[in-house]
Amino acid sequence: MYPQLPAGFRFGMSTSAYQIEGAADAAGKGPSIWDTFTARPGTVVNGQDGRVAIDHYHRYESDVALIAAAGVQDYRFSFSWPRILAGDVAFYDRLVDAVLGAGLRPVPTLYHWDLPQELEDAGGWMNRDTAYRFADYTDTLALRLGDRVRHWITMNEMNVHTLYGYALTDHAPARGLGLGALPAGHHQLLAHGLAAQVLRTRAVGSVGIANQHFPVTPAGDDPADVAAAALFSELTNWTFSDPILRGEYPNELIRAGIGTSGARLDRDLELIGAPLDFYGVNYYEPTMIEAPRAGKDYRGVLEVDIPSDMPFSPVPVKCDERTDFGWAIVPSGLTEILVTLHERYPNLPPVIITENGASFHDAGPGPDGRVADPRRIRYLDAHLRAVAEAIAAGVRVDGYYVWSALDNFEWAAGYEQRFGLIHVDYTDLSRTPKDSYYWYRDLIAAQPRS
Ligand code: GBH
Repeated sequence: MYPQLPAGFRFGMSTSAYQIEGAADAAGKGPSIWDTFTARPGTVVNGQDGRVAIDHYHRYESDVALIAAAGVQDYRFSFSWPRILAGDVAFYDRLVDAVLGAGLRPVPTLYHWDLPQELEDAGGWMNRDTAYRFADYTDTLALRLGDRVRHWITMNEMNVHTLYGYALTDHAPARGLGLGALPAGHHQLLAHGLAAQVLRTRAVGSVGIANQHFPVTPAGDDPADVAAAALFSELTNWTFSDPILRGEYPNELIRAGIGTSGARLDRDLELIGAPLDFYGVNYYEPTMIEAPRAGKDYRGVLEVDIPSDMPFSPVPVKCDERTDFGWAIVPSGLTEILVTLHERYPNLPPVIITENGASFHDAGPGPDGRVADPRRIRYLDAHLRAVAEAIAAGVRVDGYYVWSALDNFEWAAGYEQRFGLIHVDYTDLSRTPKDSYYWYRDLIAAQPRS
């Protein structure tokens, strides 16, 4: 028996530009911060990069056809800002037409981490001006595609981009600013607010955002652990959602750290807090935190190491199973975070799970042509049940998108981690739907009709 979601619930798949497109220099495209970062030795597993990726730029038609054949309603992809700067809007024109032609609803994200290098050279997200440049870029796309694209996502996971790229050095642009990275977060939030305003002016339909969220649990009842977990969650969850859904920052420390104050901050928050039509939640795994114990080694617990001088330390989450990325498989964490969001924000718009999925080192097609990935099927099944539970508990969730449609460039992990429902052979770039793809197709077909 498949998990049952309400009538009208929307199923989809997600991707992002840098992770799939390749065609790094096509039509005059200049570098993004990810082109620069991946060109530096030692940044990505096996020295890999997204120059070719899975060549979606040239194979978009057959990829879209495969995605549509699973019976999903929505396809979430992202625009490459450096491509648009070079004037190549034509690619997305063609892509959107292909998506619509296949009977899918396009749900593009305006920013999924691939900042044009020229903007990084001018200060990147640490520079307030980048937010205004983002609004101009948004206007270009709204004018060109607003007649056909009726659902827009402004930013993807500002928290991960700020933490990994600006506070730490694990992702581009590898700034390593520690808590000094908070202004980069604020300027992304401002960019969201400005872009949403542009999209409203151009009347392009519904507007949302994709934020990564996860429950943070203290390792024990010790008040120091409870306080450490609360601070960690404020920095990684609520700093990026409170301004949007409550019009304020979660605490004074963060408010002081963002570097914008007074009347200007009030104006920023008013813009950032403008109502949205939907709220995208990306969920992967929960985190457990304790107050640092002197002499204890915390390295290797998370995918990235948090500097030892921070007032919180991650400890391994208890779970029965992990993905091949080492991420804890805890479906109840999805129900929990949805209920928490529902309780924290009385004005929470309808939620769409804009990403959820698991990476395994799936082998290529066997002699029977099949790609067997039973663990991914179990993961998706359990997480869809977790969504159904949140709905039963009163949270309005309108859709669920699997990360990802196809195996792709998994950032610092290169091509080693495979998240796709569709397998990609990296020697000839051939595509083969995995068992999970057919499972998802059958699950969608088995849902009640609206
Ligand atoms: C998303 O990032 C991205 O939007 C997408 O591009 C990416 O491919 C996909 O998910 C898979 O990674 O760091 O050890 O605390 C999510 C990245 C996953 C980072 C969960 C934080 C928590 C474990 N996040 N992770 S840890």
